[in-house]
Amino acid sequence: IRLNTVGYLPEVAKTATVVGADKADRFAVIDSATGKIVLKGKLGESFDSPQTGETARLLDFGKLNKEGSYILQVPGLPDSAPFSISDEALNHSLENIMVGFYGQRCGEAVEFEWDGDTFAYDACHLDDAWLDYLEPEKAGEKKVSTGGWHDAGDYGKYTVNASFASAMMLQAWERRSEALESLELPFIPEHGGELPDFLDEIKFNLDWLITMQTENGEVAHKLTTLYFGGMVLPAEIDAKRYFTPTSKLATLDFAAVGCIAARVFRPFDAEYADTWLAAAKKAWDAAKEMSETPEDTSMFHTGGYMTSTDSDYRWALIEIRLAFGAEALSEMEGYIFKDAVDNDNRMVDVAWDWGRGYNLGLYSWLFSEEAKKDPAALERLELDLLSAADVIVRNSAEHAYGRGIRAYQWGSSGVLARSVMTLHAAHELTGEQKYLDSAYDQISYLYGRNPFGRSFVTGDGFQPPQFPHHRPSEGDQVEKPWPGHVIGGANPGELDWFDETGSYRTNETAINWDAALSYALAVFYQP
Ligand code: 9MR
Ligand code: ZN
Repeated sequence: IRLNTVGYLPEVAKTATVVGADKADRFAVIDSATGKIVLKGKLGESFDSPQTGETARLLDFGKLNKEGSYILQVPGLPDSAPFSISDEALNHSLENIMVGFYGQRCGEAVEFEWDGDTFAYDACHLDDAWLDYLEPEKAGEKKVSTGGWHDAGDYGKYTVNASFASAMMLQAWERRSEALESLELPFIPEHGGELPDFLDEIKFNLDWLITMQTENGEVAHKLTTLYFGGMVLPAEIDAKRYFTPTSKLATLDFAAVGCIAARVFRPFDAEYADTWLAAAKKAWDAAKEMSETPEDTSMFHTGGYMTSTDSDYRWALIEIRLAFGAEALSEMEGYIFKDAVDNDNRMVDVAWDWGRGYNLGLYSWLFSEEAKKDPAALERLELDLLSAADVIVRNSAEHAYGRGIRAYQWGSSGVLARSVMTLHAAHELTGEQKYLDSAYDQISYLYGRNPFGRSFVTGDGFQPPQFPHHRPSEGDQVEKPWPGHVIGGANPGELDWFDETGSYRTNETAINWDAALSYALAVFYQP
């Protein structure tokens, strides 16, 4: 009996997936506190899952909305994992993801307790970073670029992904600040300061990111060693870390996230906002002069994060337009901008990853208080977003485990979590419950309503991943992995997931996947 093993909010649809109930037709929900049956019902629709070869039945227990702890029973099958129904059902999961971000911090000693274990490492990478490849005339010299989050299971820092991840979290703040301002993260050193904790954690990454910009406004593509290092704690690696040459993609992404950062931090710290705004504009101006073809970085055998700039150009263009007004755009940019927010093609993607920042730009535009939106164009964009959301809802209804995305790729968990951004936007626009229900279904998949019946998030839910491809988890003495990371997930098929350290293809962690999940959980966070 596979279900969201963390729990359900009272008001959302609640469905479990039952496999192997060939003869059984009934189910019961048992209150764990009293041992009594609180709901009985019949199993519903049956699905043949082409991916898993199983026949699955749906178990709809949506009628139950009383707070409590429960299990599901189907005659002839083992009891389900325990779960709760509560307004705060996902609060702890958001805290878990945020401790995950804290545990990615580079350049300062990290230490926290979680679920009875102490996770810690010494301050790492205090030498970041050498200029040999960015400014060969300064070979052997350094520029300070400490701080920021490690990207993933490796310790690199990549501008494209850092911008993308931070932007999703800043947008979570923009949509859900009334709830998130009460989120307490007692494990971060900034806790108790002026800024809300959620923003403090993002700012830790932004404060590093801004150091990736060069004097002429271009932004270094990444900061890494030449080769991936061993599976050890970060301070145990002393290979030199270099800035790579700049890239147009990184420079555009930096410009885009800089505009969002300025917007979000303005009410708290106008000076900080101005600093980002200036950096973003400088990056934008520089990007326009940059070649599409990146410089040779083949000496770096670390993550690529390189793709065409088409999508992220549009993202940056929208953010620059919002930050500086129509006057800041050239005539040509004005035309491209019009096309970016109003054209006949699919604008909002159903499934998208780190190379598709345009989606983030479209959300910024949709939800901006910008006065000069053409109402007809805005309506077309809203319809476009709703049709993407409807595809996700339909996919979800047609899938035995409620999964709203058909494709499986590297980081499929991140893509799935990101679909909640679209569903949540659709709910904001229409108020229709089906979008929130479907958003919840995607979260449920990640926390156990999937063909493995296991949570995909370390430190949370039923039988979570034990062996993520994550250097601190492998390199420390604690048996459990570091908490708060969603593993990349099945790829290239629904059953291709291996809870093994070596399976970086399916079992790594990454900040853009966790960031997408933080957004999804923020939607349901109840202070
Ligand atoms: O998420 C990235 C995925 O889309 C790519 O297919 C894959 C191979 O290039 O790289 C993934 O990102 C990795 C990055 O390059 C380096 N740090 C770990 C990231 C997650 O696996
Ligand atoms: Zn580090």
